[in-house]
Amino acid sequence: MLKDKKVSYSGIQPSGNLTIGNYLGALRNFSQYSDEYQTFYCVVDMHAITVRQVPAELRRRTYETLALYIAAGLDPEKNTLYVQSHVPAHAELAWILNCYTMFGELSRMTQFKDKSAKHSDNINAGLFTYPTLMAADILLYQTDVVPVGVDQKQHVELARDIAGRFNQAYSETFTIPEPIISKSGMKIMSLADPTKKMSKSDENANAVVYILDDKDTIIRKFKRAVTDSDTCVRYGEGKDGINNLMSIYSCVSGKSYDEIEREFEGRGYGDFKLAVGEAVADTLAPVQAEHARLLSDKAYLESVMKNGADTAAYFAQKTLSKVKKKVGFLI
Ligand code: ATP
Ligand code: LTN
Repeated sequence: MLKDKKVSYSGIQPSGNLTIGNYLGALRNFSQYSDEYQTFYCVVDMHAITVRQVPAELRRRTYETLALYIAAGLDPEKNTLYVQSHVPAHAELAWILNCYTMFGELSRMTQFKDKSAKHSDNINAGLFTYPTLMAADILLYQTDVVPVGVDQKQHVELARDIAGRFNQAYSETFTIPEPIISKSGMKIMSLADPTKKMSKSDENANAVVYILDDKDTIIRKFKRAVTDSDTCVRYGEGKDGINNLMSIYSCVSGKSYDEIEREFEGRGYGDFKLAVGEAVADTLAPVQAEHARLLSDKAYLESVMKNGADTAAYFAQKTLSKVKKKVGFLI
């Protein structure tokens, strides 16, 4: 497929308040593509309703997520920022791709297994076919790279398989996308159970540090983080809690694990936890300030999402028309 620039695409669900896992694993990596790539970053509200949402909260979080995109350094003049449900081509392509995705493939998705265990009273068809909607998001824009946390690798791989299958059946139609998983921050763990991913839908607020938490709250949460009975700040097996804190500290300070071990030699976990909390709070402060400023200007956010949806719809339509023609629809 001929394009002027390579394409970077990613999305975040407005399904809860965004966490430092979302920030370090995904959001803060998005802006590095803005110059060299054509970039599309989407607030994926259609994905969010696979789990029950309170409508007013979903609306609020959709604005907040868009504001966080901009606050994290994505200039709307240089990046297409938009809301998924504003571009109907996503739903249209997702239906078509459902017919090229196997029941067995979807059954193997770990996110589906995890979420159906967690929401056993609401294992709806949308939760099951979530990965085909995600494949549609990505494939509509002829995406080359998808910056995500490691938990999404399996979904991007499925998108590659679906694209390959379609291309094979009908000739080159979709670019095959590549997941980009930054080494640092690829999987931030829960502060209460460091064997579990930090997730915005965790019911235990102490397990999760939100991007919008204030400094005192951040420090209090890190102070309470589960560690082990050892006392020495060192990366190692069986030290999931400390490993997680070291990985967070390394992400926000740019220091290597060796440097961190040296910095805290002879000092206890208490000092270390305080330093992590302070470093995280300092990193988030400018993002929080910009987020607050943007949220007070709804008219601006609305103009960004409107322009973003127009641009996204233009590119999405090109792919969708091609797909419809290839499968034999009259257009
Ligand atoms: P939910 O709890 O509603 O499933 P989530 O917190 O997993 O949500 P998503 O909206 O599904 O967040 O993810 C947005 C992006 O953030 C994805 O690229 C995902 O890989 C990344 N991400 C989410 N949690 C983490 C984490 N703990 N560590 C690193 N990256 C993460
Ligand atoms: N499934 C992702 C969110 C998501 C996404 C996407 C990420 C939806 N569409 C397209 C990258 C590209 C999640 O749960 N984190």
